[in-house]
Amino acid sequence: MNTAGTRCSIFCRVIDNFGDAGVCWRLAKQLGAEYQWQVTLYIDEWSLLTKLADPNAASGVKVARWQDISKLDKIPDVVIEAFACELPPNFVKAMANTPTPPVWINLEYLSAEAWVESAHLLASPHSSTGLQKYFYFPGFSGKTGGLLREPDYEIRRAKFRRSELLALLDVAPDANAILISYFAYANSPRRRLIEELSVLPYLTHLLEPGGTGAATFIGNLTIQPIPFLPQTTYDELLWACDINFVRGEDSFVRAQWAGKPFVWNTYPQENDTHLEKLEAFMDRFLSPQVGAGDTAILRKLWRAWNTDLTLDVKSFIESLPEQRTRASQWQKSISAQPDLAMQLVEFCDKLRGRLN
Ligand code: TRH
Repeated sequence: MNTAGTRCSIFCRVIDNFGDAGVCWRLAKQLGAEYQWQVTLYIDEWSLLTKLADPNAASGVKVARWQDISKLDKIPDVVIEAFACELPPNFVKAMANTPTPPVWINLEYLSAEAWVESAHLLASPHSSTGLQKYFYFPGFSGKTGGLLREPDYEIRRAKFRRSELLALLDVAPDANAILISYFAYANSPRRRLIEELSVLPYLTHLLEPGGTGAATFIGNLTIQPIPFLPQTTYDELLWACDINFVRGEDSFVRAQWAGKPFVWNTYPQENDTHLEKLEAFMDRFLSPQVGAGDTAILRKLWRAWNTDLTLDVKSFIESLPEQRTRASQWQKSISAQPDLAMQLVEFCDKLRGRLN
C-alpha cells in the first residue's frame, strides 16, 4: 500500500490537559514519517505542543493555528477531526463543494467498553451537507481501530540506557529503591499514597514530572519533582521505573507499551462514566487469557485509586513479580494487533479508492 503524498489535515481543539494535543501530535508524526503523508495539524493551543514535542521528530508535519483554517486554499484528501472538536461551518461547506470531498474521520477517545466495537467505522451523514463522517475508535480488540504505536518503538527501547536517563534527570535512587513515576489527576488520593509509601518497609522513590521544588523525604519515601518531559523522553521514564502511575488516555497507553506494572487514573467524567471505563479495561487486562494469578490486589488498588478509598499499596508492591508478568504478557498481546495509524491509513485508502 503506497499512499505517500496524501494530504491530510488533523484538527484538534484542546479541552484540557495534554492528552488531546498529545494524541494528535503522535498521530501526525507517524502519518508524516512512516506513511509520507503531508500532514497539517491545526490546533488551538500551540503552547502545549512545545511542551510535548521533540524538535527533530516531525518529518512531514506542519503545525498551524486554529484560525489559519480559513486560509486553507485546497481541501485535503483526508480530514481527521479529533474528539468531535467541530470543524468551522465554512470549512465543512468548502469540503462539500469540492468535486471529490475528502475522507472525513472523527477520531474518538479510547475505551475498552464492548459497545466501541459496534460503533467503530460507522458512517454518520453530516446534518446540512450530507457528507459522510466516519467514527474511528481506538481500542484493544481486533474489532476496533487499535492503539498508536510507532514502528521504531522497540528499536528505541533496545538503545535505551537507564543510567543515562537518570543522570540526565539528576535522579540517583538508592540501589534497592523501587522507582515510581507519578502522573495523576489533582483529585487522586495522592496524600493517601504518600502516607502509605512512607511507612512501607521498603525504600521507594517517586518521580513527579512537571513538579517543582526540591526533593522531599518522608520515612522510607523520596519524592522528587522532575521537569515535564518531551513525549519520547517520557517513554524512557516509563521504561526506567518499576511502577508507573498514569492517567487519561495517552500516558495510559504508553504505560501499556512499556510493559511495566502501572496504576491508571481514569479521566473523571460526569455520572461516574469513567468508572465503567475502568471496569471495562480491568476486565480485559485481568482476563485469565492474559495471565494466571491473583488479580484481586490490582483490581482493589485501581478501584481505590479512582474513588479515594484506602489503598493497599503494600500488597501491590509485594506482588510486583506477578504484576510484571501480567504487564509484559498484556504488552505482547496488544503488540500482536495492527497499530492505529496502519489501520487508519488502510481504511482511508479503501474509502478514497471507492470515492475517486
Ligand atoms: O493530560 P491528560 O489528562 O489528557 C487527557 C485530556 O484531559 C483529555 O481531555 C481527556 O479526554 C483525556 O486525557 C482522556 O492525560 P494523557 O492522555 O495521558 O495525556 C498526557 C500527555 O502528556 C501524553 O501525550 C504523554 C504526555 N507527557 C509527556 O510528554 N511528558 C510528561 O512528562 C508527561 C507526564 C506526560
